[in-house]
Amino acid sequence: DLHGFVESKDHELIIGGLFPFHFRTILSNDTDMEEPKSPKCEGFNFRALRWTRAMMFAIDEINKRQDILPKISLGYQIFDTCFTISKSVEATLSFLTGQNETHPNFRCSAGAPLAAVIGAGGSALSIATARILGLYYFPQVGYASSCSVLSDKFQFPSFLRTIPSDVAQSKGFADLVTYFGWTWVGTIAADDDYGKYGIKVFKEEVEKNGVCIAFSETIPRIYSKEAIDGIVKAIRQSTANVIVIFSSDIDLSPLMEALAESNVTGKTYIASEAWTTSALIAKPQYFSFLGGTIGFAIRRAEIKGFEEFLMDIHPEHGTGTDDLVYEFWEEAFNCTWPTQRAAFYTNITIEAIVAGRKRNISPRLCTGKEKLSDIQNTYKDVSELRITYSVYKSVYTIAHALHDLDACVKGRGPFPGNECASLLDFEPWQLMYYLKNTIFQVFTNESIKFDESGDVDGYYDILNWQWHDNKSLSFVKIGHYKYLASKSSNELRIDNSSIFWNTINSQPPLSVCSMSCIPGTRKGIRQGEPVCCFDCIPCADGEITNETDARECIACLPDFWSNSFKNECVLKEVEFLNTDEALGITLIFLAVFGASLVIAFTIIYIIYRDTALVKANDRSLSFLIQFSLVCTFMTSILFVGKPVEWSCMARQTTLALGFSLCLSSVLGKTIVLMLAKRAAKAKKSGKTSQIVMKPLYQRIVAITGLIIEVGICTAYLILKPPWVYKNMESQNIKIILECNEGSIEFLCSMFGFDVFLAILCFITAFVARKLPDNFNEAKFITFGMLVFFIVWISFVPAYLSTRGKFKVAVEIFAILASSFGLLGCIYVPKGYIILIKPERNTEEIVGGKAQTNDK
Ligand code: TCR
Repeated sequence: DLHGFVESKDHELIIGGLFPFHFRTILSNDTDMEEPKSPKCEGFNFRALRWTRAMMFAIDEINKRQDILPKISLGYQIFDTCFTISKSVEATLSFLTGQNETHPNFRCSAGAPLAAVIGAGGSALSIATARILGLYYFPQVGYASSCSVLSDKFQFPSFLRTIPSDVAQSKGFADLVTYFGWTWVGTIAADDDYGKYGIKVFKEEVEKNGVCIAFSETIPRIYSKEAIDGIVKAIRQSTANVIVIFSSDIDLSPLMEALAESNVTGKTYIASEAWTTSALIAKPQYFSFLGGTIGFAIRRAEIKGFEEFLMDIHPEHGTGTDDLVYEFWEEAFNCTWPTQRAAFYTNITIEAIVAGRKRNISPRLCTGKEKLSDIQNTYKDVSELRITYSVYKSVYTIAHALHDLDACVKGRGPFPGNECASLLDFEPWQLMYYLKNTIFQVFTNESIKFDESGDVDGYYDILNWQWHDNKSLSFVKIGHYKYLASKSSNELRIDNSSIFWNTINSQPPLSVCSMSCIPGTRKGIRQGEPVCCFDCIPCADGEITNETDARECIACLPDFWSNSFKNECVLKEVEFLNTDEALGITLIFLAVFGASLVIAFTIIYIIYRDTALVKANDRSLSFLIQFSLVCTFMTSILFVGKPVEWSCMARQTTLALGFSLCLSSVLGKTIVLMLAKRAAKAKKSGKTSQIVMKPLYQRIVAITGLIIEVGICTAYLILKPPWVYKNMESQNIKIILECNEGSIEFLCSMFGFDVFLAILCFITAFVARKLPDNFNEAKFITFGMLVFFIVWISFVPAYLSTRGKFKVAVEIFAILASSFGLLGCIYVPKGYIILIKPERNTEEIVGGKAQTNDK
């Protein structure tokens, strides 16, 4: 019951062939009661017949050639595998046993010794047959079995192939997917070794590049509507727009039919070699959703004379016994052979024959006059000779190996004892040796050689499905892919401009789960979802990302801060009270104004030096006070502008020194006043006392105060001087340039001394406030000290609650306010008398003999 071709007459060596002439076996309803029979097959495969014819063509060619195997002629024996494992195994056993014998006896299978077997199409079939043939180390050359496991020489020691391993194709797919930036792809695999291993390798490769698999579906081996509908649903619902399908055309066609019905569009399919150029799938009615498909295809060739050879087929010519040619004719022309069939199956009616093989028969009878040239048929389509070419190469591989075996020089052979093998009586393993080592060139100049796993180099054309003249589908080559397993080098070339995309805008489809994250954001994983699905989370302040799809934000360096887009670190703004801003200018102006006021008073003092009021004061003490006030006014300028080391060191100390000079001088004054009051009291009560302070003592008080303060300041500057400090903590986006005071203790003792002086001043002035002399000088000083205290007490909370440059401004304000306060209370009343009320500027009044009019 094995269909096949035999042509062995007068041939010395036979090559076996296994081809899937049918798509499937018919499920038989055999029971256990009868002897099991080999199942029948259905679904005629025109493509496989073309492959078979390529084998015959190649054998013919070799037989005619004088340069290869001139001495013998080759024959063939070909079996139908029906695309099923059981049939393939059955055929393999037939090869080995030769007819019905149970012991392998491959010498006499078809009347002549069998040299090697070509085939068995699909990988699953080749794996099954190779396991059996491997037992005997019997050479097998695959023409379409590309599954990666077949490279394992431990399991399949005698298997070679002329089609590249799928590892190359899967890697190519992975490169292609990465090339177009698709990170979210669906996969569909046929439920056989080809599909499963192909997708497995693809997944492994693609996951290295960070691509995620949206869904993985398997096409059931036996047709099931629910399963197919499930796949269609998965495709429709998935957001993945790119789908990789690893399947043979035969397995894939039910899915394509279902897809056509369901109107799923907008997806781009990546086709594996087995269906890229298949007429079974590339039907015009599928174009709406399959257009733009990108597929890999093995090398193509134009085989000269092959088309004529194909056309030369007729049931009544040739060998005559070829069952399949009848069937071909019937299928191609949709008719039924009457007579020959009846003759073939004696005693059986035509109807019975037809019913046994086909469900629906054509009522039209074949005449034998039908012309192949009149019809369109996959069989005679020679535009895409790829697997066909592979078959052709397989035959040549065996022929070359046999030729090499024959060319062995006696005594210099490769086998033990330098033996040679004889062409007509060799062991399978001996041919295997030559097969593995054969290197030759076919007419296309392609040179064929096998690596240690029995594979050839990976080369694929990349084809794109396009509409041709709006009426037919065409496969346009858009690039190629090369993969050399030995060097593990790969090369993907694609001409983007020639690709047709079946998308709305004719642009490459986008197939991502989440859009990529722009700079300034980072990927945030979603719990429980693949890594390709993420959210874009903006970076926190002070952190940036400057590339797309960053996983983490990077913190800016200390001096830098993120910009508003969070994609760049920008230098932090440096903040200090600058001389060119309004606040700074105002403060400087006030300081200068205060200092000039003081100088104005000094000038007035000089001009009116002979008046009673001026004379009443110790002149040098007055100048000291005026000088110290100028100092305090001017130190406030030191607080404005960019802090540098010397200004930091100078500002607090000069301020403290200025105040201490001023206060100790005032203290000198108030002590005199206090003593004068005592003297006045004593006078009243009749006592005479001579406590009159000489001007010298006043100066000593002033100088002592100053010297103590100088001592503290020097120690401060030497031991723990202030320094310039970049304050980055208090504000993120700014660096505050400020002076760090170095030592709080020193600072406190420095100003504490000032405060001490001020308190002394206040007390002494307060005691002397009622003394009716010197124009209430003591009273004014008391008042001035109060101002001084109020200013500095309110300064503390104000200072502590401001930040940045305003902190400095607050301090300057306090300095200016207290200086103005002192200036106002000590000098303005005097100036008033000197300039506006000169009549009061007399000895008597100044000397305190007159009653003061204010209370
Ligand atoms: N390898 C597939 C079978 C196969 C095929 C084809 C079947 C290939 N190319 C073309 C029909 C038509 C590639 C396998 O199973 O290894």
